Amino acid sequence: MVPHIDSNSTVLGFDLSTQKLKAVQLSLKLEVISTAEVKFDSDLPEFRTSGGANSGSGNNEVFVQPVMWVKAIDIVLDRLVMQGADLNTVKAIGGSAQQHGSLYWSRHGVQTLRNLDSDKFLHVQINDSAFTVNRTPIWMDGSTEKQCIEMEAAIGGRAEMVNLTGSKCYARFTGPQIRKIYQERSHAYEETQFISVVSSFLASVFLGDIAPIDYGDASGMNLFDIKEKKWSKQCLNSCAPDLEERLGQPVPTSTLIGKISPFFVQRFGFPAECKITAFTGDNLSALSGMVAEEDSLVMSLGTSDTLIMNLKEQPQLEEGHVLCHPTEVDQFMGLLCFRNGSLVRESFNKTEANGDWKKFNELLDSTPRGNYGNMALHFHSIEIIPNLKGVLRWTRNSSPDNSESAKGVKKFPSPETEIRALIEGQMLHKRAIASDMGFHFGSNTKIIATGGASVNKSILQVISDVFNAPVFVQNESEAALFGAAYRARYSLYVNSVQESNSEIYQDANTKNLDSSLQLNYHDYVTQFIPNHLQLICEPSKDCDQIYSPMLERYRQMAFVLEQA
Ligand code: ADP
Ligand code: XUL
Repeated sequence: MVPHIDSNSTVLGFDLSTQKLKAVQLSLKLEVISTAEVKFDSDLPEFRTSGGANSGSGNNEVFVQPVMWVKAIDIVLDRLVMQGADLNTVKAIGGSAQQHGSLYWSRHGVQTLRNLDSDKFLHVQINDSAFTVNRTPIWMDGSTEKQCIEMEAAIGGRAEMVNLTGSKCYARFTGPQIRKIYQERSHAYEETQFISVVSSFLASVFLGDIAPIDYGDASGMNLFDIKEKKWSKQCLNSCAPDLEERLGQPVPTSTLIGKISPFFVQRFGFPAECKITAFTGDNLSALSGMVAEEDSLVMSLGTSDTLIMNLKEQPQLEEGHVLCHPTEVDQFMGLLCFRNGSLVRESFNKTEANGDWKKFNELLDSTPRGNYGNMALHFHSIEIIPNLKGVLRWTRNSSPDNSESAKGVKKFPSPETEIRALIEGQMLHKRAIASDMGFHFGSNTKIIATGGASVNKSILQVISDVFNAPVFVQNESEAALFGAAYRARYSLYVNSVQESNSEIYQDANTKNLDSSLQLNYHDYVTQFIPNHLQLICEPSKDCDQIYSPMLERYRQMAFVLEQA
């Protein structure tokens, strides 16, 4: 029987981020119907988290008690209902979660998950006994350097790890974390029936069974062959024994993995046919929430700066991350993290503009593009690419050919020169690394800015000029959350095309379509939100002439800093 979908139908998206669990209910036309959130620190104080996490006893150990997340699911659904959300209209659920964290299900936990009692809260059923490890390591944990070295050595070196999995071994990635549990808590590892990442854990609860890990989040584990799209035997062997049976088979991110658990039907009134889409990592979900096109470069200016991009091919860049694309089969997503982002801008704002962003912007705007040849690199803490720390200021006369001249100057003569040199230097740096990763800059390039500093128009103008591309911001700020709901909506559409029951989905585009004419994710989603991007800045006419030579000079400066 084909399920009936009327115009009151909705989809639901979840995002389990570091600090909160958020939910959004959208109509089939992607209008917001209801939202709810649970903040871990303030709503669940009994878990004593700070910023959503707990510090472990060991160096760089950061963990979360999984029951806290379970309790948050109970609460967020209650809050949606309290807002008047009719969960009986929900036809599909999608999800997003912080990447890399790992959860270890006990046999008892798996049994409980499959037999939830709708008279009880989730958290009294999926309690500590559901997990063999009650302190789940999350992405902020940096305690597995030793396991990283061991895993890379075991498969024949770092280059091989990058080639297979899209990333060198990182302490926060799931594989090294699993290896540490196996080594230090072998009994718990033995007792573990399944291992979930945070996204597949959240999906498991809604599914009432262990949900598969999606290709996108699998790419953040140092265990998944991103070209072959299957677990890499070599990597599994370098990590822990009998791991494949604990991980289950990964699936494409767009997969409908099943129907909602009867628990939610009985307790919250979800329809029994409500479908669950594979859940994925938050960065992947953010790319789908931005509905980024091939030519879009997403720049997140949060605590650290991040670039996310679509890639047709896997680049060979040791320090970036390459993940399987969340919505385009056979494409990749490039992810670059920059440590010296907002925190450095903030420190300049303090020293040069008394902590006043308005003043900071006046100074920035009062200097010309190119800054009379004054340029700076500020890696105050160890940068990720290039992997170095240091500061270098060059004037127009500095030169790499002479070692004295290459050292540049200690300070520029004015605060405005300092500020422009900082911002231009940060953006030239990003442009160079994005090109190295394989992003192709051209006349259609668009920058989509997001995160705290994306409210700053003067900074966005510098970005526009340095990248020689218009800068947009999105009306919706929670890209990962909305991406989750958009993917749920798209999966309903694809399902309807495949089952050729288009008319009941009530949108023109599904009518009389055979699957060869199926719209891709971008075209499908943007028809409902045609104006999701707002143009903020356009590049000045002379910017290519100014910044192309400066890009070359940036590379010389980075080289000099590396040699120092
Ligand atoms: P998070 O990574 O925690 O999500 P946000 O996206 O909220 O961070 O961004 C926080 C950063 O935004 C702060 O570090 C701050 O420096 C920066 N920020 C906030 N307002 C401005 C502004 N007007 N101009 C430049 N930067 C800003
Ligand atoms: C990405 C990463 C974080 C987490 C938390 O590699 O570690 O962005 O996904 O949001």
